Amino acid sequence: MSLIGHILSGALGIVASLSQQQTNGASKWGTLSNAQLPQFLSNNPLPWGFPWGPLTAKGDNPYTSAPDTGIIRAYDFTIQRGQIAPDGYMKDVLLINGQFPGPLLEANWGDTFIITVHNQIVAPTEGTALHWHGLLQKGSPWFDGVPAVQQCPIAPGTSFTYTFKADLYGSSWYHSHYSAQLAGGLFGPMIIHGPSHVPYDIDLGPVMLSDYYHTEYFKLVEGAMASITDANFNPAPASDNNLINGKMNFNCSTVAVGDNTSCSSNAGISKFKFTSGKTHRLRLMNVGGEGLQRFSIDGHSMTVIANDFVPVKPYTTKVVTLGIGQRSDVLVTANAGRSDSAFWMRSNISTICGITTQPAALAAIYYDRADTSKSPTSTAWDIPDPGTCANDDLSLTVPYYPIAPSTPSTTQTLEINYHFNETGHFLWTLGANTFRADYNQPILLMANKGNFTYPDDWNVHNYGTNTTIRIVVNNPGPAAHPMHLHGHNMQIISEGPGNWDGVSTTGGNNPQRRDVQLVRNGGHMVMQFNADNPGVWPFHCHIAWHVSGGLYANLIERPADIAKDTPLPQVLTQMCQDWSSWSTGNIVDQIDSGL
Ligand SMILES: *[C@@H]1O[C@H](CO)[C@@H](O)[C@H](O)[C@H]1NC(C)=O
Ligand SMILES: *[C@@H]1O[C@H](CO)[C@@H](O)[C@H](O)[C@H]1NC(C)=O
Ligand SMILES: *[C@@H]1O[C@H](CO)[C@@H](O)[C@H](O)[C@H]1NC(C)=O
Ligand SMILES: *[C@@H]1O[C@H](CO)[C@@H](O)[C@H](O)[C@H]1NC(C)=O
Ligand SMILES: *[C@@H]1O[C@H](CO)[C@@H](O)[C@H](O)[C@H]1NC(C)=O
Ligand SMILES: *[C@@H]1O[C@H](CO)[C@@H](O)[C@H](O)[C@H]1NC(C)=O
Ligand SMILES: [Cu+2]
Repeated sequence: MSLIGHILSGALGIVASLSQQQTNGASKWGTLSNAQLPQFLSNNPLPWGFPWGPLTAKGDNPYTSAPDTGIIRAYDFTIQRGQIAPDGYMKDVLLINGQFPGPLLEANWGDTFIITVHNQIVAPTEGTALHWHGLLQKGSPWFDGVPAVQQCPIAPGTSFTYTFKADLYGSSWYHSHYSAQLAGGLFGPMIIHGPSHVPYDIDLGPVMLSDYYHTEYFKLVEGAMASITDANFNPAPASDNNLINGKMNFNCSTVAVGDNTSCSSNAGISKFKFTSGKTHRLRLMNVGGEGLQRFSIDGHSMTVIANDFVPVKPYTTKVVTLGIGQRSDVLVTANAGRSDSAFWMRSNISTICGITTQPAALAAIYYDRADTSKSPTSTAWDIPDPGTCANDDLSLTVPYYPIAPSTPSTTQTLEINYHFNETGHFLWTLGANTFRADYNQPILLMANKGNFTYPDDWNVHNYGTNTTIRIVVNNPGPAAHPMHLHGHNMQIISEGPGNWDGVSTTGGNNPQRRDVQLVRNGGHMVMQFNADNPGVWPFHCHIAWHVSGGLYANLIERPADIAKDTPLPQVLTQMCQDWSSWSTGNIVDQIDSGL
């Protein structure tokens, strides 16, 4: 019988063989004792309840009406190396406050996050930087968290404090943007409470889906960036497992276990509690390195109420598809059985669109009086993978707050392609350039000083005073790419097979908006955004190995306003001095694009 067969039959993993500390360090994710949301109200109560007052998801433009609550949400993150066994296989990881996945960031819409990050990564040392995925950072482009673009890396042994507003609401995550550290464990959930447009009873919080690699992330980057003539050349490594909230079992008999590691076949899976008859909100997020996730719950359908930070007109589905970086908020009513029922939660990595040796993640859902020491016995929905590597059709995903697309003042076509350079390295291109970062010269900081002249391999596109920028992405190659834009929700006006025909659009006066959109293999997307946020904004594929290989561009929005309006906070100058002196005395082993 297969690993999944053994778990399903109850022979494996319901009673875990490892402690939570052994699998996930100080993290409580995946355990029944992890509290529901919101979690902060008890230690920092708001005197007047929910601070967005009369603002609603229907009537108030989320991009212009964020309140200013004056409330500070302060967090302190220490990043260190550690050894844990999330699926039973002991390995070196990067931990935040000793936790994998990282701690919850939680705020109300309009609060201010103040997050101090201590880089304690040693043996070997590495820089780091954290990105707060999906937030606009309007007026605070310096705190978007991308090294070489908006900041220098945080030097080993130093600290940096990010200050930014919770300017949108919904479900998201934060992650390292330094090389592929996110695939080494540096991520966690970020939840911002705001107006609700569909009622529900219980907020079950984040459901983080992540492909998982037993090889340490730096070795994987070495393989991806090796020459084709090297034995370890591997631009598309296979993941070894698939985790829900950082947990899953693994069959240790399938690997040779070396001297320096250990493996336990029964590590334990994540468990969730459902209350009979109640409607639960699950905040699904694909926080992995490469794999496209197909999420389902046996016996239950799901109502999608938001994609990324964008509330949508509710629609019902049995499977939610998420590319890397994407989120969907779904409502699930516990009405599929008696109060002692239990059901499997499943997430499958598409083996057509991704590369893995173990695609199936399982977690258990227990109704009120179910025995949590027993396996569910439910049957999976039989919904074959369509293999299109695409998101739900644009006609399904209609933003709840409508915004009509403006007529673009410029249209640019960026093709995704790949090639081997003269030394046999496999590289991606976005609009004909392969990106490579210079950690010592953050582009935004140079722009602020009036320098807009950069080397070609920084792949900078300066849109000047354009008011609406349309970008056509054509992807003739064999891989799908989850394309992410920082600083905006993109309006997606077309997505589908083939190159764009230059005419067809979907969504009319209210096209889908989100911050990551899957561009299928052999397909295209057309996105646009209004230039209402001066800054240098990354636009890139969110697959770790692809961005390492250069599938990345920088978009400069309203350069004149970057140079004059926004004074550079002193902390950024200090951080670049710290990085400069550290990198003078230490070798920075930048083998990939840097991001
Ligand atoms: C684990 O893998 C071994 C070797 O492939 C196989 O013989 C065994 O049945 C598997 N065990 C489980 C529990 O899946
Ligand atoms: C095991 O760890 C030791 C000490 O860190 C190291 O010297 C050795 O090369 C490692 N062996 C393997 C097989 O990784
Ligand atoms: C997920 O994979 C399982 C096999 O492990 C299969 O039974 C199920 O139908 C799949 N679900 C979806 C939604 O693809
Ligand atoms: C090819 O790309 C690799 C990885 O960026 C780089 O190290 C190497 O110098 C490049 N070769 C040439 C000839 O430019
Ligand atoms: C702008 O920066 C580039 C890259 O560092 C440099 O080569 C150039 O001399 C600078 N230009 C000015 C006007 O300072
Ligand atoms: C608009 O953007 C294009 C690049 O797509 C640029 O060439 C042009 O100069 C910009 N126009 C203005 C008015 O800034
Ligand atoms: Cu990609």
